[in-house]
Amino acid sequence: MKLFTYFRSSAAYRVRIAINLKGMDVEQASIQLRRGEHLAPAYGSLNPQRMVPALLDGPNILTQSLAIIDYLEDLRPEPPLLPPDPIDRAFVRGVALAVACDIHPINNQRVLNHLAKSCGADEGARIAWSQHWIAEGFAAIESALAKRGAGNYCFGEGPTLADICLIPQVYNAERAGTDMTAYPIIRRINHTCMELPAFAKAAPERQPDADA
Ligand SMILES: N[C@@H](CCC(=O)N[C@@H](CS)C(=O)NCC(=O)O)C(=O)O
Repeated sequence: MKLFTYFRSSAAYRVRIAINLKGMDVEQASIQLRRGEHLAPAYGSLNPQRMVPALLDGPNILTQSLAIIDYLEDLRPEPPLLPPDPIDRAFVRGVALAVACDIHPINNQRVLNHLAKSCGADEGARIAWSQHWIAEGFAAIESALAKRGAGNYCFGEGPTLADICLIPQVYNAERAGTDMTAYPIIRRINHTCMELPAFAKAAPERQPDADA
């Protein structure tokens, strides 16, 4: 299998964490977003959405980080990324989707580029935009985690799909200069997860294409 990735892509970061948690051996190919490699025809023919990540498995190309993670879960169910109880699974998926559907997409590079081009948003306005949506999303997640009595992980005593989505978003939040003091539970979970080799090894600064 080959993962098309970019060190700073938080969606690719999710997949890297899942691969590490499952101990899978997956080759990586860097698509340099900064140089626009994702917009080139060669990559567009692999992934018409022109985003990373994408996973090539034999003749099949898979897109969308959560679909890829589901596929990895089907191939290698251990360790499971979702708890067994339906209510708990829905909670974990809810946290994951709050990041993947409601925070991350509206702060994506192409959205920020469009704000600059079509609305004349300067760098300060674009940063304020990201900070606003991250703060709103994190406040809701923090409150949901508090209600559920979250400890060192979003759910239970080990990492789940929720942590896999949350930790890369914390990386994005820090890059955007988000004030994290209002989110003590998220900060605690981030700290616990980053102590795990599967998360630490997936971190952007540890990738071979970092600052290439
Ligand atoms: N929903 C997609 C999001 C993928 C995504 O947004 N990838 C970003 C990097 S994190 C990207 O390729 N952006 C290119 C662009 O915005 O032009 C997923 O979960 O895989």
